[in-house]
Amino acid sequence: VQVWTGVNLLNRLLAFLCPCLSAPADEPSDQQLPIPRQYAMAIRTARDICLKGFNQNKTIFDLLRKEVAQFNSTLSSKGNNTVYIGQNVIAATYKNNKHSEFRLLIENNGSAIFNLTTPEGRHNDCLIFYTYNSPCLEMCLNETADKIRSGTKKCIYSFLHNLNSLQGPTAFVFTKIYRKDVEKKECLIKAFRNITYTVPLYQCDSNCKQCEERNNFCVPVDRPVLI
Ligand SMILES: *[C@@H]1O[C@H](CO)[C@@H](O)[C@H](O)[C@H]1NC(C)=O
Ligand SMILES: *[C@@H]1O[C@H](CO)[C@@H](O)[C@H](O)[C@H]1NC(C)=O
Ligand SMILES: *[C@@H]1O[C@H](CO)[C@@H](O)[C@H](O)[C@H]1NC(C)=O
Ligand SMILES: *[C@@H]1O[C@H](CO)[C@@H](O)[C@H](O)[C@H]1NC(C)=O
Ligand SMILES: *[C@@H]1O[C@H](CO)[C@@H](O)[C@H](O)[C@H]1NC(C)=O
Ligand SMILES: *[C@@H]1O[C@H](CO)[C@@H](O)[C@H](O)[C@H]1NC(C)=O
Ligand SMILES: CC(=O)N[C@H]1CO[C@H](CO)[C@@H](O)[C@@H]1O
Repeated sequence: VQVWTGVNLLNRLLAFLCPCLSAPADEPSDQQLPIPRQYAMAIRTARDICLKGFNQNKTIFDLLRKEVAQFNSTLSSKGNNTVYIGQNVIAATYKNNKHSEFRLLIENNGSAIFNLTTPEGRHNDCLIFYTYNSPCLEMCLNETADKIRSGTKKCIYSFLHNLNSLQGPTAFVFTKIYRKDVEKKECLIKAFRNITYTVPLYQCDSNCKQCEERNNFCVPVDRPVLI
């Protein structure tokens, strides 16, 4: 699996994919807005599009935009939180206690992500998994909780390798650190590091940065003050 290099490009991609959807995660949900605050999305596209950008090919750009718009419009009917399955995009919001990452990667035996990755003939495609908020530490990044509880797994770690089932570049991207987790810095660093063992992790807020050792896995760490 190749390492994703088009970081700035990725940000452009997200700027395109998200404007209709992104909203501050930490604001109370607003009845006027049909769009839920948290969603996850996975995008499959040609390797060159990921590496070089959409400028190369308007057809593919329009195709992705169309699918994102379809997902967006399904949300406008109140209470519709069906998982969206397109040709190149899958997307979901949360449903009760089922988080959007769970719904794309784990629910129904991973049928959503398998649907996106199984169509053959484009083995080199790249796959971008995007979630507005970072996966929650309490369930989505908690193996212990899965071991204690019987039944469906909710921790995404052992499902992340499915993002690598194509041969093109992959990325796991989030915009905001989930508001309930911002104070749990040590936990976040460990969890984010563990994600990077399987798939490159990025935070794309106003800019994209790769979450790895050099920048402390995207977790702002309090530095000792030099006197
Ligand atoms: C754009 O992509 C489509 C689908 O892969 C392909 O048929 C077309 O030739 C491409 N156009 C350009 C200008 O590369
Ligand atoms: C997304 O859906 C909302 C509500 O239906 C609509 O107002 C908005 O224009 C849509 N955005 C896009 C980009 O389709
Ligand atoms: C609900 O969403 C699904 C998938 O996104 C879509 O197929 C369906 O048409 C939507 N239903 C309504 C009533 O909008
Ligand atoms: C779940 O998916 C795996 C891998 O595709 C498959 O081997 C298994 O039979 C599936 N299980 C069920 C219950 O569908
Ligand atoms: C992980 O799950 C265990 C068991 O439910 C719980 O005690 C622990 O607090 C959870 N960790 C986090 C970071 O939420
Ligand atoms: C890290 O993730 C891998 C799967 O990629 C999992 O097997 C392992 O148990 C995880 N480790 C921790 C400490 O969560
Ligand atoms: C959950 C889901 O929508 N699964 C679909 C995956 O794709 C096949 C066709 O390739 C459909 O038949 C499934 O319904």
